[in-house]
Amino acid sequence: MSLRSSRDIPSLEITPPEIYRERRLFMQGMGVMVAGTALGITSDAQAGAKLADVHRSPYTLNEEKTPYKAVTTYNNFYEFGPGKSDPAERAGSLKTRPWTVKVEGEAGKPGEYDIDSLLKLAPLEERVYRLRCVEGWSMVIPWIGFPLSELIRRAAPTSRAKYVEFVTLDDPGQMPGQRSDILDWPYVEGLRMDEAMHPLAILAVGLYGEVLPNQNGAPVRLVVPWKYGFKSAKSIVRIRFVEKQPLTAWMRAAPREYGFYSNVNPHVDHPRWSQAKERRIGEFLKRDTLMFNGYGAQVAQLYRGMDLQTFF
Ligand SMILES: Nc1nc2c(c(=O)[nH]1)N[C@H]1C(S)=C(S)[C@@H](COP(=O)(O)O)O[C@H]1N2
Ligand SMILES: [Mo]
Repeated sequence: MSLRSSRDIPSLEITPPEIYRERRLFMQGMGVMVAGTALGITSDAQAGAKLADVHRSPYTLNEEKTPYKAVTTYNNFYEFGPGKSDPAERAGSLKTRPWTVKVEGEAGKPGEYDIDSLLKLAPLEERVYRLRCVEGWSMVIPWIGFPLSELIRRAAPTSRAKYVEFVTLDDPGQMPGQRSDILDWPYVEGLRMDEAMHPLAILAVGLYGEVLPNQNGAPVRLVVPWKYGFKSAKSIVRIRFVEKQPLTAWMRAAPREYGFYSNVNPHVDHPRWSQAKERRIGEFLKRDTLMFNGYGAQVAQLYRGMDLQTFF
């Protein structure tokens, strides 16, 4: 199959680097002026608190955003139930402080990051990304986070590290949906190392200028915009560098329906439905789904020479 080129990204407007640098310098100046609150986060880092000193990223879309209300009430987070409104209604029981993310496996510098130190690991950026759910709907969300590569570099993965595994909290006391066996808990996802290092892959800690609401995967979740939404694991407690391709929760549940790669691809249908079109939440008419969710110019080279029907 052929990968189309820049036609796939009609509205991914990358700010030229010069302008970005200027803006960054400007923002850094602002940061000094408001030094008291410029530590990336206000005193109470609970959901809804404003995030301070957030830089604009060149990797941002100039596309109409899905309203905050829809982004925070129409969710998939099976740890709180299978219904779209379950996460917003039930995720109040998730305790996001204290929270530790373990970084382990094939790494020269493994470690544990307290969530508040993770928030200061790298400058926070706002990135407006498309999110395409495998179910056939999509949203445009202004995430706040930093490139996953920043954390990976600090962990110094060994030459045996070929993949990265992401694991969500496993605690049925806080996550009532884990009392049902709809998935084999905890939720596990994975990326190939070069995918994980790609500048578009981020760890998100906020959205719409605020600390991440629990239902969106607080306190830290993955966002991989060229893959179906389920790759973007929420409420992460473990990041592990491994030699073998991780067995993800969805592959374990339905191996013929969910592959490891799960790149958004309008030419490879789900066994039970077409992936050619999608409904943007809030819109009436369906849109054509774009190859790699519209990020083909940035990511197609990761898959050069691979048969994307086989590696779905
Ligand atoms: N731990 C965990 N992460 C998850 C899920 C989940 O059920 N559990 N659902 C995924 C799916 S199917 C999608 S579409 C996105 C939805 O993210 P959002 O609710 O923030 O829009 O989260 C993904 N991450
Ligand atoms: Mo999804």
